[in-house]
Amino acid sequence: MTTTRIAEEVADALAENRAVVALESTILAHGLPPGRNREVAGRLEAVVRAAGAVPATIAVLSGVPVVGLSTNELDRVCDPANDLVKLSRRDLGPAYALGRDGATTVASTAALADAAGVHVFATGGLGGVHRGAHDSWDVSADLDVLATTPVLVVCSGVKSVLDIGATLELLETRSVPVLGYRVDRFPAFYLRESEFDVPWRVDDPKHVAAVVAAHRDRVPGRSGVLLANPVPFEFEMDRDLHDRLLEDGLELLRTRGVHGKNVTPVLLEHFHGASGGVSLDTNEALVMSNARLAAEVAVELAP
Ligand code: PSU
Ligand code: MN
Repeated sequence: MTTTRIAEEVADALAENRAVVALESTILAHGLPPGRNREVAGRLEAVVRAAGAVPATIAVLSGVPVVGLSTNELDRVCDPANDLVKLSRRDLGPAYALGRDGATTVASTAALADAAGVHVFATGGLGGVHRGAHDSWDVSADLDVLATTPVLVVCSGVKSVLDIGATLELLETRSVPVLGYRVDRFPAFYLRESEFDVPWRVDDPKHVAAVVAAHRDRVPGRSGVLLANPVPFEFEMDRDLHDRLLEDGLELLRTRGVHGKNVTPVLLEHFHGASGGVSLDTNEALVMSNARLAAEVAVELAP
């Protein structure tokens, strides 16, 4: 049987009801280029610690789910030579049975975090409803997991390569509260604002924690909460550059016939390459900001 391996530091924190923040590994293995990914992995853990919480980066190694990767294990996840599989929640069983190494998406990370007793999770962008989903049916499992898993996911909205309006509609249908952190508009990852309003605005970690506690303790059901934290002002991408990269990226997907789980990694790589690294700085800044905020909320939630 595959039992989850929880790092000692994480297990101790959970036993003492101290703050823990889950971090995903797909952003490391498939979202950021080699080298940079390892630096970001280390910085994310450091920023969580500095805010008073314990980081738990999650992945599957040799078929075993690990909650709280060691430094060697972070090296392993970030080394492209290891060719990690992108694992959504449905891929966990096959990866366990076949003894594979894999990077976990928001969907699988949230599921594993919840099972381990970690209920706050920071990432970059949430998966969502893709443009043209009425034909392709490409809707990220991230949304389904948020609808059924009591975790707080802190992200910078969803990328504008997705259908943001449809994503927000689906989150409403599935009873997932969406909070904007110090913003009235839902953020679009590289950009601070999309054209869509957030249903609720919160302005400090205490209030986020209060919403999470009320939702968890007093609202029937098991849905999670989404906290949308826009990229810091100074790292927001220029809108014209963004629009150009997006148009070219969508065209690239069409001409290369990219679909399914490869869409997100291919688009991210296009942005990083075609922007001369500008999008990488944006990506790193937003995920760092989300990790810090997640840690602040986790500290507020700890008794
Ligand atoms: N958004 C990003 N970078 C990423 C991802 C999303 O800006 O690396 C990853 C996350 O792990 C997310 C996954 O859960 O992509 C969504 O993939 P899909 O759309 O195939 O479900
Ligand atoms: Mn998909």
